[in-house]
Amino acid sequence: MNQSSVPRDATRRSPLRVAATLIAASVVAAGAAVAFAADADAASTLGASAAQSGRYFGTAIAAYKLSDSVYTTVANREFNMVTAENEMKQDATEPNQNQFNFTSGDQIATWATSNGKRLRGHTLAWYAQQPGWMQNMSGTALRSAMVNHITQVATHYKGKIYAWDVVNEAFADGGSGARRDSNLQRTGNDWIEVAFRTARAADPAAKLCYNDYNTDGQNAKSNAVYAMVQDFKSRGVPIDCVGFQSHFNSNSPVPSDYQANLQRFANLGIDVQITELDIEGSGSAQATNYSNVVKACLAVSRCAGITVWGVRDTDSWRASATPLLFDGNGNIKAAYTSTLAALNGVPPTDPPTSPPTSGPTTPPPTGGACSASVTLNQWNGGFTAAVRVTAGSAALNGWAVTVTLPSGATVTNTWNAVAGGSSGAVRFANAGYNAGVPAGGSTEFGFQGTGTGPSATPSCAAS
Ligand code: G2I
Repeated sequence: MNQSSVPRDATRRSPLRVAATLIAASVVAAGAAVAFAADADAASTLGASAAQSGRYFGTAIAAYKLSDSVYTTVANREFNMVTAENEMKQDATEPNQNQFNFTSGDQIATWATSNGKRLRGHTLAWYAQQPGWMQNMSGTALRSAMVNHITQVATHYKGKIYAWDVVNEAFADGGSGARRDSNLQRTGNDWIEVAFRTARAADPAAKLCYNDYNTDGQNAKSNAVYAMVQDFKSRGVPIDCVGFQSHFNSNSPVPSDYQANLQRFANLGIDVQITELDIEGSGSAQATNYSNVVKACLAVSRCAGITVWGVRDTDSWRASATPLLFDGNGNIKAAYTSTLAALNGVPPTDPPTSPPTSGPTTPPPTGGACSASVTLNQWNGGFTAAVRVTAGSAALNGWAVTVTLPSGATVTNTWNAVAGGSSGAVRFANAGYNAGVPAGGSTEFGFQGTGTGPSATPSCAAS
């Protein structure tokens, strides 16, 4: 699917919202209930409000904090995407060469799954946080070790990851636009594309992202990343998204061209994601910065979602700068209120599109309860299917899609839905977090299988 196939009318209003506006207009004279009516479809948590436009709102999670009930209560209530802050990095997952340790990464994955959250994987290949044995390696031995690391880690988490930061921070700061020097870079300039191809082979269903900082506005570094993505797209190197870390402070403020920069990357035919947001400061200045970041993402249809880099200020890697949305006691800050308002203030837009695959484009909403379309990525012996569920003229509070598989095909894993079988006519019901779809809006789930993927249009029903 290319971007031009995505309806882009950001001002389109759902019937519910139009109705709310009409109600508001009709009671203006009475002077009462206007605020209530105008907020009729506002959601009260970050995750739910982002979900109104098919986006997510996530947080970095540290495994050792999962025993802190204030932390887990806030994290569980507010967020619907989770990134492991350190637990899936190279030093954590492969402390000794070819001896993998997934204990703390799995704690986060299990917490995410059991609480209905999606998971971002961070990160498969990075110059930093390498285990000692890897730091001491070079050349072909290091290249092989990197490929093995990516294969083992991505295979371990296969089917559980929404998106991987495959490669992190591979470009130099400053005006050179050059690659950052590192032992990985010295194995050859193609190390990044090898990393992406390796990740795709290990987990074909995960979106594959390049992730970096100081690329949030247009500058020499982001231009270099842009050129790399353009090159990858032209040569068929698998890349689905770019992560913009967005660590902001007074020396590195939210750039004035933030939205334009997100948009130019999206125009390359990839998703953009805000992956590690934190903004130093306090009070209304911080609140305004947060809402500006949210508005920029909402204005870019392929901005898939936002992740903040920690729950409370005290959980931050730079805690003294109080850069997050909750104070140390888990109370909301002004920045939380402005973030939530920004997420609720924009009418629902169509959700971001799926990874580059071949197949039919999304049909327009119909008058029925819902419709579904499949975008198939078929290879010899297997496939992934991305299924777009589009609500008709009424909002959905639950849905089920039945996909008929050709004989011999078997579903091996499913994301964002619950499969009722694995062969023949398979019914996929919504997950807990994506039951609600606004009128005319859509959501996406996917599954992977062996054999030949479905060719017929699936049926969709409200449930
Ligand atoms: O530096 C902020 C982020 C920049 N982008 C990539 C992210 O992966 C990075 O995250 C931070 C974590 O938030 C920190 O928690 O990465 C740091 C390491 O590069 C993390 O710090 C490390 C400490 O340096 C270690 O001493 C400590 O053992 O956290 C480890 C686990 O607490």
